Amino acid sequence: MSAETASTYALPVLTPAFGVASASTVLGAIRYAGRHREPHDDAGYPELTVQLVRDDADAFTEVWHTSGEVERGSRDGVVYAHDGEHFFAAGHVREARGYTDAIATAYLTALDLARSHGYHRMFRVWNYLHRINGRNAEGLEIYRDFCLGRAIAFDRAGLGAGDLPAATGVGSLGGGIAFCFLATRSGHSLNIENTRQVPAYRYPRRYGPRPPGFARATWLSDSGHIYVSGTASIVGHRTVHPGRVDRQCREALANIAHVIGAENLAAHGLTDGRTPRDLRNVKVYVREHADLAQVREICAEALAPDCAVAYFTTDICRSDLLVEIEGIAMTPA
Ligand code: 3EB
Repeated sequence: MSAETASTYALPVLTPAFGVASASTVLGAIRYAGRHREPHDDAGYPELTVQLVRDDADAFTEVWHTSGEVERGSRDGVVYAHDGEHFFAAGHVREARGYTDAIATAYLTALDLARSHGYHRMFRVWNYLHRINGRNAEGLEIYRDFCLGRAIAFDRAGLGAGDLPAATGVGSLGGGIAFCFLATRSGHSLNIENTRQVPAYRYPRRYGPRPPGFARATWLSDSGHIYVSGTASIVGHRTVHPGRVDRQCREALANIAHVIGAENLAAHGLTDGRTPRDLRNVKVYVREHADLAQVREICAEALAPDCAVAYFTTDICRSDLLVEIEGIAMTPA
């Protein structure tokens, strides 16, 4: 861990399977395992266990550390913790014939928990969907079913365009739909969109009954970090370079470069433009295992040598997307 991460609130540190030094410093954790579990706090902190590796021997845990005093709890299947500044929550909906209502309910439970503890700004969410490109009992793609439920929750919670979180929505290898998020109490924040892309919340109807509710990135004033959403090879609202993983990977990196670049930030009233070399805690989702080596090579060229990168082989929300990349663009030194 660098000195910078050690002194900053709620920065994630990708650690090996048994790398949680002390439960008392953990706000929340996401374990990428060979088998999913319901959200739990067996280790003394909230943990979301997502089925995202094939072999449990490759499991590892992403940990959000805090130096604050942590309070923890659970309600209706949602586990949570907060430290006075940040709130972590993890929820889950079991494998079902349809997800709309259950996702709306689970999201609202988690959002209510955050708000009732004073954390009104959900700034980063991860969603893991088993059979993401499969269909529910009514023939609607499970990703679109999920988007519908999430939109209903956001409507009921009164979340508008400017309040949407940065997000990731990718496939998992089992276990219904799992999600977790981070919210802040006092931190001022700003949503950042990308002029190369139509805002996801304005995607046309052809992509599903309700568009995905997320911002391309969120900036937090306390740390100055930019939380970059899962980013893919989409220009305008269309997938570009279908069937070409190398081009899709470069296009996704170009989208990230643009969203965190000086020009785009200036349009949002922010200074401190960044580049992909400022990214940390990067996660890369690759649809085909056979494409992994190529994606690794392209990402290694674009990212800083000391950037921790986790690669997963899993499905992505549009069947023609082959790769999705997320990370945190740190405040330039
Ligand atoms: C895209 O740009 C790619 O539904 O929460 C990326 C990040 C994507 C988050 C989500 C979807 C989500 O539309 C897909």
